[in-house]
Amino acid sequence: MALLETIAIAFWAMLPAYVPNNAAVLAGGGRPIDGGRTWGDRRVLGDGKTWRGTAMGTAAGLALAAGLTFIAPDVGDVLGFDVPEFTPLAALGLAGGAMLGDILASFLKRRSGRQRGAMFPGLDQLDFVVVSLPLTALLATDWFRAWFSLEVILVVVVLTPILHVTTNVIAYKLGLKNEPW
Ligand code: CTP
Ligand code: K
Ligand code: MG
Repeated sequence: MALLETIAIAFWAMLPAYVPNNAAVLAGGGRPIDGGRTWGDRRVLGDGKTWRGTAMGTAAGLALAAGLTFIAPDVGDVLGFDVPEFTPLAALGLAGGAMLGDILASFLKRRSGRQRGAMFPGLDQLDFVVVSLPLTALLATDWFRAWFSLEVILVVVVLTPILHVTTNVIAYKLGLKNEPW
């Protein structure tokens, strides 16, 4: 498979996992998931993980997956190779897994003494991949096997931190995010 084709498929297949975090930044606020609870002298998750952000982020990922599925055949015709259509379970694994990974990362950040908003290089850029890919493999095994070859996974691992840093710097400059990570 040509490299450009692999990159295009990796990007397309991961879009429903990329969008939830950004949507949560725009839609977040309200009641924190941990309800303000602490474990020891620290918050369990912190005020940065809210019910509304999580619900809207997941919904945005699911909606995007539906939209991409609708246009996939036409896009495939134009590109000259197939791009994935998302099954409902694949979409749920990608979008829900991305939000879950972000929440687990906040849990680890609080346990390691990092305040809300503190950076955790590596984890910040890949938390959602580490959970969304295994969850999708579990929920939509055949779909995952069909699209996520070893090459596609490698491209995802390289491409994701680059995209993550870029979008977060843009969101920070636009005043949408408090920190550029
Ligand atoms: N957000 C949310 N719910 C989520 C994820 C994010 O409401 N499940 C919103 C919050 O307003 C959050 C913002 O998006 O402050 C930025 O997300 P993120 O960088 O993940 O959170 P931080 O505030 O940096 O907190 P943490 O240190 O726990 O990552
Ligand atoms: K995060
Ligand atoms: Mg943050």
